[in-house]
Amino acid sequence: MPNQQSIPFGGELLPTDGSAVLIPGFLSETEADDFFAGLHSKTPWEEHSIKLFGKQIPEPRLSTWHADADLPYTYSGVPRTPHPWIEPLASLRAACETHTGHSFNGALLNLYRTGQDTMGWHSDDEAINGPNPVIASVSLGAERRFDFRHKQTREIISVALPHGSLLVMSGTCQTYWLHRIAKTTRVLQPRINVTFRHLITNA
Ligand SMILES: O=C(O)CCC(=O)C(=O)O
Ligand SMILES: [Mn+2]
Repeated sequence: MPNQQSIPFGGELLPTDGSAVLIPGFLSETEADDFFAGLHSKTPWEEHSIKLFGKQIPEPRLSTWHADADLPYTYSGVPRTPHPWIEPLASLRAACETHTGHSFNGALLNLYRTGQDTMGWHSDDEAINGPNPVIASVSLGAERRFDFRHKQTREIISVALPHGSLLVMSGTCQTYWLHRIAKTTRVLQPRINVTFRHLITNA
């Protein structure tokens, strides 16, 4: 049975092998409400499907990929057509760039319609993310639990991601840790997550 550790507050979440820093009040309540409303209504949400055992299965969430120019991107084997930097996404990107001191040329937006929508265990370690990527992840709307699991020790770190929070994953986080958003019957309201990334073009 792996260790289960709950971290209620912000700061560094990982004990070793990379960094994941949570800033719970990154956006004020009003800013977070406005970003949620703007992104919810203006994003051209898409339902993608993945091939599982030869069958096309719809992903348990809606998503869109936004990027500079013609940056190609494949997520879980699914090629994505990039959408442009619409508002308020462009403003949110600027806020994350100012806070982290890093620039981002792509963003994956996910809409979890209820607690039944999920994202399975994975790490963002595709070559296109480059080595030791900095990923800035903003949470809006319903609070969901986010789990990390160490690939070798299977240690689990769980944290709640509140409305208006920012999670910055960096260093060797993607090399050593998986992460997921698990299914829950307790959440009925939607959540939007935006992960800003800097993709390298010669991957
Ligand atoms: O919804 C989240 O907080 C996680 C999203 C995620 O892991 C991803 O887009 O790669
Ligand atoms: Mn991820």
